[in-house]
Amino acid sequence: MSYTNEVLRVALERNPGEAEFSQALTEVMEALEPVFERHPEYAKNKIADRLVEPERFLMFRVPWTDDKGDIQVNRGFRVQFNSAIGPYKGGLRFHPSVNASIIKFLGFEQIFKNSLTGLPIGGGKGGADFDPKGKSDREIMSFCQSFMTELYRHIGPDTDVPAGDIGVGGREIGYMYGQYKRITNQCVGILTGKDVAYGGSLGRPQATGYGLVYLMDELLRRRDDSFAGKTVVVSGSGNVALYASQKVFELGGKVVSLSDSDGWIYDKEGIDLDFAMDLKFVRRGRLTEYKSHRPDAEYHADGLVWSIPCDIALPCATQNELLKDGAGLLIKNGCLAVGEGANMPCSPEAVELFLENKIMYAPGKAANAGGVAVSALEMTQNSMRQCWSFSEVDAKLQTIMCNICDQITAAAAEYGQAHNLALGANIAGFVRVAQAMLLQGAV
Ligand code: NDP
Ligand code: 2IT
Repeated sequence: MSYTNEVLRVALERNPGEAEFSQALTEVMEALEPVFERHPEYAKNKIADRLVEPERFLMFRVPWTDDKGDIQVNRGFRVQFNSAIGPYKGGLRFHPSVNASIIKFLGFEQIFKNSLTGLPIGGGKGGADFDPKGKSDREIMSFCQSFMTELYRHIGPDTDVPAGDIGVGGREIGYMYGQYKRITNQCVGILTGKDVAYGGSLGRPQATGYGLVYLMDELLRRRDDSFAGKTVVVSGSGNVALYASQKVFELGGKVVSLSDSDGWIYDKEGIDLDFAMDLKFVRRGRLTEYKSHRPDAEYHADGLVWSIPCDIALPCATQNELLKDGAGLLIKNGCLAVGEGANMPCSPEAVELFLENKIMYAPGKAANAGGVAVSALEMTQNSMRQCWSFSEVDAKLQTIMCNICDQITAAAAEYGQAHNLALGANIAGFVRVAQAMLLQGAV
């Protein structure tokens, strides 16, 4: 058995019942096998053994009071996975499905994603099994304050800098930042995704979605193609989905779908994005409302958004939302490219189908790295006590996404599978971390 297979076998045994973490471990360890064959110094220094084990895993009680005056108790998490190249960095997810497996898979992916940005940020992730849906602002604030009352002792501007993810946006970041400040009496960049009113970066809300489209646009450009005239299917209807859609429209493509956990909409004429943004960001409503606004659009509570004929698919909701059947439908309908705005939205079987059918497939750890990249730019601005303009940040984001494109295509080609950008992303992300780990000795 190869070294990486043996490490994977032990890691899977050590994390029983953790389906998502096991899936992420398997993908990465299998991709890295040829790298370890070429670089015996990595195995000699047990780089893989160290990589699969988080530096620290925190789990804590989050008690808070609801509007009825009842005490509720949730479970909070933070995984500080790898700090070889910088302070732990990664989002916080508030969703009822959150558990150790999901936090560890996200934290593990984050190591390689953050490395690809070229910026000095290590991998971390956190969250809680708290469901923000249907909660009042006061309840959200109560929860966020309690969450930060434990988390604050584990984070810091040079230690660990959380941000948003599913269920955590500007409102939640604000409440958590306020609580940190109140406890520590410090105005420092301990969270990113802050409002510009108190140290946030212009362009951070847009960065993940825009970055995704910049990367896909660059890949298309290298094939003398572009978004112009393309029909694009987007899943999700949150931060990533809506800003990705905005950039697609700007580049001349047409987004015809959005989804949430209840269903999906198909608007052949192109989604009315102003309406969707107001619905989701301001009114926090559900997509069922879209149909009363646009009666000709379709709303489906069942079936797959991937059954809509399209040129490009951008899964931007959650993990394992695009399985083999969805991939089969996309391919049958002539889809030419898939870019992952979400983390691990495509199952391994779906990815295999894309690769077999020569679909241009951009994996999440490369394609959605724009968000964390601009988070790192927010950290820089906070340290310098500066505020950069939107266009300055956006220009840097474009450069970073082009660099990621270069790195993943070069690594894929170097390892003899030019078409396999998943392989390229895993390898290119890993090499920098491995090098940093070697240089720092047995830590
Ligand atoms: P939001 O909370 O803003 O939006 C999430 C969207 O996904 C909602 O439409 C939500 O629908 C849907 N969704 C969430 N969970 C499920 C589920 N279990 N089944 C079906 N639909 C679901 O989150 P973001 O847009 O920030 O995040 C979306 C994805 O992008 C996640 O995978 C996240 O990890 C990833 N990502 C986010 C980044 C960021 O900067 N925000 C950066 C990089 C990646 P509903 O309202 O019904 O729950
Ligand atoms: O998955 C991700 O990269 C994020 N949720 C963003 C992390 C960040 O620190 O901005």
